[in-house]
Amino acid sequence: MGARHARNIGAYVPNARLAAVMDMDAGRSAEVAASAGALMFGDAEELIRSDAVDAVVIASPDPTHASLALACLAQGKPALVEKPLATEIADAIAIVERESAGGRRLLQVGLMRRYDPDHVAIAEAVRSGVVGRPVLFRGWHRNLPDAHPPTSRQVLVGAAVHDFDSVRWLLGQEVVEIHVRGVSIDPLRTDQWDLQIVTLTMDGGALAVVEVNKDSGFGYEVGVEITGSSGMISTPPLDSPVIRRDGELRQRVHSDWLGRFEEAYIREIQRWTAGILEGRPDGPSAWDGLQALAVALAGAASVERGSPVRLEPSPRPVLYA
Ligand code: ISE
Repeated sequence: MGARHARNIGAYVPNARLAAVMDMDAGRSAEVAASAGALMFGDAEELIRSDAVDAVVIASPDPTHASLALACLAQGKPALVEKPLATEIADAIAIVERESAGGRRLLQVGLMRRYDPDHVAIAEAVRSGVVGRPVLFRGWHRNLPDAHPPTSRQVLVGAAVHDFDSVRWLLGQEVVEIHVRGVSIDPLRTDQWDLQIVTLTMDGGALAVVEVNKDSGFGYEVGVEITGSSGMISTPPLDSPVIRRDGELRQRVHSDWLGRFEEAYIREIQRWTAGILEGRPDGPSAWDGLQALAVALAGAASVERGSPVRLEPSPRPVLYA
């Protein structure tokens, strides 16, 4: 993901320049740094402290996001933190408290669906009232298997956070209860669920059902359908050509998120840098990151207990009003 952000900065963000790179894989780091004439660091915190760096993109392994985000806050440097904001709730709360205490939004979380033209069109239509009051969100999030298959919890925290953010954003309501059920697809991992069906109850009375499949067997697909009191709206079907041949209809699907959300990642980084320069960041905030993580972790508790789990509402700090 870091390499994709680096490419996008070079190709699509005229108001920013890739100044420095750090990766655990020094070869990879050298390749990306050389392509942009950037400095190379062997330590992430050193990079964050460097005077050569004005703003930071954190695209490191999930459990390292929180400490690096805190390091950016300590330096007063804006950061685009890949999702999840943190993997433990206490760390996400600490980030929100630290940023709030500073009185200035410095962090944006990489919940890039908010920049996907299909999702933005749904958000605008729902806000316009064209389908009436939203009552049901139905989402699907299907992946090809990872080389290192994640646990049920890792899927909720590292992948389904996108869906939890979409539900909050598109319905304009907060989650009050979550129930997760699932199925193992890989016969060698019967203790983990590759396909999870998440049911959410929202504080405005709406319901949401999200299918998160990490072993689709056919490709990558993300979509959403919202039922309102006077109609329904859904993301369009695939935009690839439909081929009719040999008694079949065929259409190509994406293999991963880099293809499906190509445009979203470009718009995300363009808007992030523009927001920094204008002094008014407006992308998904640390608060949004905390809320999505809280839902994911309540989901993990639901998996463990085998029953629905309630979420306690927390007061939104003024910085995120
Ligand atoms: C990945 O990390 C992403 O962020 C993708 O958007 C998501 O669809 C995928 O499931 C995650 O593993």
